[in-house]
Amino acid sequence: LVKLTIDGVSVEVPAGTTVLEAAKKAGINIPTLCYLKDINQIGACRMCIVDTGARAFGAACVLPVANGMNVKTNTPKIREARRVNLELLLSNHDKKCLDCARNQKCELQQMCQDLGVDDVDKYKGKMNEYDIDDLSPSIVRNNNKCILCRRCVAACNNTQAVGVIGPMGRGFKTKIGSAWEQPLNDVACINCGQCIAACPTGALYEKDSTKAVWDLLNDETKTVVVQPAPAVRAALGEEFGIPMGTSVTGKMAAALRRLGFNKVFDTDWAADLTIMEEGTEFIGRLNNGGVLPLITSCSPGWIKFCETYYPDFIPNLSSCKSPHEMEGAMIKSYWAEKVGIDPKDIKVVSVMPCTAKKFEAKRPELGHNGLADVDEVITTRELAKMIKEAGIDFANLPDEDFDPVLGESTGAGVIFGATGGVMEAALRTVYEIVTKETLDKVDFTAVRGIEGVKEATIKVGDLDVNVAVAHGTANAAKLLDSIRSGEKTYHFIEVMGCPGGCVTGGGQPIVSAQKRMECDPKTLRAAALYNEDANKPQRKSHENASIMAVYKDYLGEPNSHLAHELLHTHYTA
Ligand code: HC0
Ligand code: SF4
Repeated sequence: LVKLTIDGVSVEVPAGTTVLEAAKKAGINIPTLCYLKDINQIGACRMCIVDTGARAFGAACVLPVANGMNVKTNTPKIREARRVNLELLLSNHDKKCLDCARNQKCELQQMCQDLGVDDVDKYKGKMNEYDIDDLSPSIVRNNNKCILCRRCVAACNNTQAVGVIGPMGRGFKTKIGSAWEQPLNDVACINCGQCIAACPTGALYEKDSTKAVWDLLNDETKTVVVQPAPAVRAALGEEFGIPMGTSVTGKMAAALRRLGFNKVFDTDWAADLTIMEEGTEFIGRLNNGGVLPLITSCSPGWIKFCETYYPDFIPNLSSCKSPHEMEGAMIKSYWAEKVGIDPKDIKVVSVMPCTAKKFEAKRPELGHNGLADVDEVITTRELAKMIKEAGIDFANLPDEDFDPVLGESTGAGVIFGATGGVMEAALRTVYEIVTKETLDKVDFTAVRGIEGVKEATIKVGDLDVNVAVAHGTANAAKLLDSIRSGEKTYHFIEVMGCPGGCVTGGGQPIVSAQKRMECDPKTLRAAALYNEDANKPQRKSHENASIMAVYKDYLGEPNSHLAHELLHTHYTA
């Protein structure tokens, strides 16, 4: 252990700890802007400068502790230097906070308030003016609000192994952009939104779909049906001051009803349906010498990554549509028939933790009879905005249930939202179908947790099934490379495009850099889903009575002709 003093407080921390982390331990929050734990640690913005008695101030986020160090984080000189830093940033920032997507959640805004910056025009002068890039179906980039911290660049490059955004130009003309100034839509962006999650300001945000959804809700000629994704319930509460890690399923259903949706269904239902279809596909591939490993296909950022960077694995992708697309297809076929509404008059809105789902919903592969399976996708953040706009007192709502049949799910459907959840749900069902035995211990803990690549061998009857789980596309790339090289062989793989899986998708409530030093949203939000699973009366998809009834009355068998027509698709490079 290393012993040092920070602002008069003595602390002991392991060697290699940074002064920033040591200070946090001593109860001192050193301001940061470019720092993002585990993602961007470059010491560039100079907000976290501290005085160690050395000739120059050091950047605490990259400064390792040393024995006997005496650190001052809060001297008049340091405070003044930080303020000047902020004033200079503001001199080239549009400062239109009122209509900014990040108003009240912006780290720059917060810091100006915390550090008492009271003259925002101190260095008024020439400003860069940039066009807003809003051509992508998922992501909007507004460089007028960019502070060049490079957190988005690190997320795109390192966490996602995509690297389509980076610094260009020099000096005052430096900006973040894509090669040849192309819009994000024209480069190999996978729409994951991890750049948004990393951004401290309003320079990156999702393409707004709330106006379109309000219009649908106001259109009397349409039956508007909503379905929230598994991960939304694990984080929506954060937008209303409810502690991270609390699932708000009942309040969410109540809020959706109060917003005016005609039916409040649940993507978890179709997650159970996906397990029936994908589990059957897996058993079929095993028995009939099909392409293995089978790789899950429910994360649209991952699909785009596979198509773009690993097209040789396209035959490995499951032909299953993602659950919310399956739900949309079933709403516009099975449910439409049941209630006697023309599918043309039904509009399906998905609430997703994901920005790539906006792109996915527009894919021509994902429709039926000339109608898109899903009409609009809003993120968790956009749903929170709509709830606030409607004046709904979310925190005090009663718990309500989803509407019957397409809103009924098991615990297996719920855990889809966390990395490893789809694999665990699939194993629960595949095991029982193959062995015809009851699985007593349904928790497959080997595929839980936040390790980048997880693997396990599961005994299913006579067969040792090798499974792997990757989350975040950089981890997926590592895993696929190990298969390409012949180093590893698996039967079944789950890939989710975002690190942590959907619970930390690019559409989830923003977690500030300071908060990420205190807790890990991946773990806390996943725990909310695993808790919900543990408390469900049914925890296996094939025990979902409404799914079984739909097979009996409508689809026939899993992977039947009709199931293929409605619930499966094919991707090509
Ligand atoms: Fe997910 Fe999904 S689990 S991708 O992360 O499979 O977005 O939550 O809705 O569709 O169910 C996201 C989350 C979903 C889908 C499901 C899958
Ligand atoms: Fe990179 Fe994902 Fe952002 Fe696209 S959405 S720029 S892939 S981080």
